[in-house]
Amino acid sequence: MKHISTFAALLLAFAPAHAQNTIWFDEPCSSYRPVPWTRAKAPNYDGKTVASESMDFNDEWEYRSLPIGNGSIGANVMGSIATERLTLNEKTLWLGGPGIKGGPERYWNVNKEGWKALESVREALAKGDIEKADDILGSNCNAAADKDDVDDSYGSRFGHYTTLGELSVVTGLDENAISEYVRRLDIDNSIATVSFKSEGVSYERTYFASYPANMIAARFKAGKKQDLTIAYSCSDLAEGETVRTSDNAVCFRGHLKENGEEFAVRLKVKARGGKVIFEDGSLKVTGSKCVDIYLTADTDYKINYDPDKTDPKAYVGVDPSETTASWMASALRWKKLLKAHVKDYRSLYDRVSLKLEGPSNDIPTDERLAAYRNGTPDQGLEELYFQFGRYLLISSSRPGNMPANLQGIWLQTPSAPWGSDYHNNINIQMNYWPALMDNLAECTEPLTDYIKMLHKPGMETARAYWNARGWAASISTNIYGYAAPQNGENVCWNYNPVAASWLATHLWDYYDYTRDLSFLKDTAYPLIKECAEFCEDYLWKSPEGFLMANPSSSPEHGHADEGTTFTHAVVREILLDAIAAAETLDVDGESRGTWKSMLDGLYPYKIGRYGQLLEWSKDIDNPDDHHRHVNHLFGLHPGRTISPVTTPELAEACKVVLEHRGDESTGWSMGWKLNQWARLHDGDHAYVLYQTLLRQGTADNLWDIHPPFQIDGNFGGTAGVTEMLLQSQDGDINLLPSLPAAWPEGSVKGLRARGNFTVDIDWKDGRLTSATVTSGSGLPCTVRYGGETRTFDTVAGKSVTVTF
Ligand code: FUC
Repeated sequence: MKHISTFAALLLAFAPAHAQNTIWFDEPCSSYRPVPWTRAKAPNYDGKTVASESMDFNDEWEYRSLPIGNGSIGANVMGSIATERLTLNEKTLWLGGPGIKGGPERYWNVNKEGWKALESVREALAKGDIEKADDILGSNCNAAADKDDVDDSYGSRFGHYTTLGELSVVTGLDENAISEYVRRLDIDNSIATVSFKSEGVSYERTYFASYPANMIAARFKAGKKQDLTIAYSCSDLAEGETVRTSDNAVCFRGHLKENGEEFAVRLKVKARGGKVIFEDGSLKVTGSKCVDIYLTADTDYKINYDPDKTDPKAYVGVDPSETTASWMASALRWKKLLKAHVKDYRSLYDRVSLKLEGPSNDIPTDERLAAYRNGTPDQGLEELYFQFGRYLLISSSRPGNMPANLQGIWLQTPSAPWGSDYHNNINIQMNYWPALMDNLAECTEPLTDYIKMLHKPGMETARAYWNARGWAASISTNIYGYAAPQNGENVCWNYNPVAASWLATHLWDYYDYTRDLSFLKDTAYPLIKECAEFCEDYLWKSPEGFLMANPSSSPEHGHADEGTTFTHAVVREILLDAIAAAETLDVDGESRGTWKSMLDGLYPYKIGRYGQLLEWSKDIDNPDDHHRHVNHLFGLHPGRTISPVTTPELAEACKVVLEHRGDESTGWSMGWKLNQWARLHDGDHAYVLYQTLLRQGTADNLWDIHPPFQIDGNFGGTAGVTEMLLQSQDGDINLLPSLPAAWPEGSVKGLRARGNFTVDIDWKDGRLTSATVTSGSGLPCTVRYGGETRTFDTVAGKSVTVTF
């Protein structure tokens, strides 16, 4: 893709032989599962059925494969014996978009003048006729056309993410005659390995995905000469041809049948001491003890911030044949490529370390998780899961490509649950919760680019559905600037006026953590300001004089309402961001005044009859409702308008909601509640959620399970652990705000706090022993521990150690 290689052969001290954080199995996956596109397609996932029971789905892939990736290309190592299979992905391989049959006119022609119906929805709501309000809103504020068009021959307008296919390596080994098998993902170094013995001969495979080289590399080593057949195959949604490009290299040039998106997969094989020939579309190796496979891939996709709505190729701008050829040509040899990969990866990963004193169980991860489910304490597993979220983010979100989608970058099937798209009512946001606080700011760049891409189409969404200035988006977006709602008539998921505003809060967060003023001025503020302007036009003044989000919904839950708590909370947050940004830049004094008075006039948080924070504008909450969404607690987390320190009564009301909702739920929901309990400063309950996420929402390879696999819960889990150890949303740096009794001793180094500070914390016997704050900004700093605070000046680049 658009990933620019600035590759340099940098030498480094190589990684330690025994990495601490590993996910491993002692059994191979089967070689004999058919590729998914030879079987039935995945049906729509309805949120209740476990996908594995009904869809074309490989539970081995989902539960036992090892993911590697560099943000653009990803692969899963199955580690099978007779035929090794690497499932492949490139993050911009997507169906849909203006290249579909019917062209850009058909693609873009989805907006309705929904705003014209808003008055009658408000009237119906005022009369208490919720059914009527739902009907009018649902049928007028949806899209004019189906995003899928499954009944005609045009193909999907919205499209979906799809697999890049598979690489198979036929080894000729007997699946049933192996011993000492280990398949391991070393997340401290981002290297996967497979080793085993067959008939007394040792076999060793190594895999990694290099960001600097945009390359997946695999080495097959054996104690005797091997014959291997190496072949790439695309899925049935694509077609193309493999051609030989040199003695030992091939290129597959293909395209997706429905929208013509072009892609290329290039392979080169080096067989030490052996021979490579090209036969029947495969590279056949004979007589080599060490075979290196280099694979790179790209699509013709190019991000477009201002698409020409008549151009079928508005998002085309790369020749994947050329980009892959240049990457392949500049690729270093194995040893240097590997060193440069580890150096690149560790330059991000090594910034944060976590040590939780306690037992650590070094058995295969599936057995380890089973033991943990049965109550065996394993602080090592808890550390591993935390770092795995950082590994997954580094592997699925690097500058130059799209953000991490619902499955990060990893998808085995042609179609995907929810299209593996970008869901804007929790999922994509959750993917990025750990990025800034866990010292991976660079990984947010794809999210920023993505938000920028939605802006122009989003302006039309704002006009069409709210007659508003600014910009808006809806529940799901794709890589082709789709910002409209979908055509479903269910308002609870399809009517979400503040999806864009929520996304834009991430831009303020980036500034707040980094204090990068030019980012604030050139990138963040213009987009935040337009969200605030959208709110100005969208909010409605009630007869009592309150500004209300009328109509609005509570994501995926309930009916249309005169002002849901979630929507108001996001409005509050984006207005606060807009005011802070404008003040920092010293611009737009008049708008600041407007936004401040909007904040004063906004319908307030309300506490209901059970002591709960209301979800809707009226006290209709059901204490037995265990719905997975907890969006009405947005102000507590990820927002900053509710906290036990600044608004203790509201925090108490959030606690009641969390108690009503219960702990057990889908993966991401447990991940979110973990963060919310941490924000309530209840470390023991946060820990219960962390354990429940690991026990009930986690596959054997530690992927989050909704079910099915959905990566957001991994990121929610990592963010939640961080929130237990450090918080900075209330204007100070709160040390160990939610330390559970289960972690009496430990240390964390390298966490980031708002204000551009880096923080190391040590604790013992459940109490802080010391904290070191390194200032990046030179700003004054206030550190909190329990009820006490210390305020001190800082110097950029210098550290201060505090004790309490
Ligand atoms: C939201 C959630 C679902 C699922 C989907 C991808 O709509 O409510 O549970 O995670 O996103």
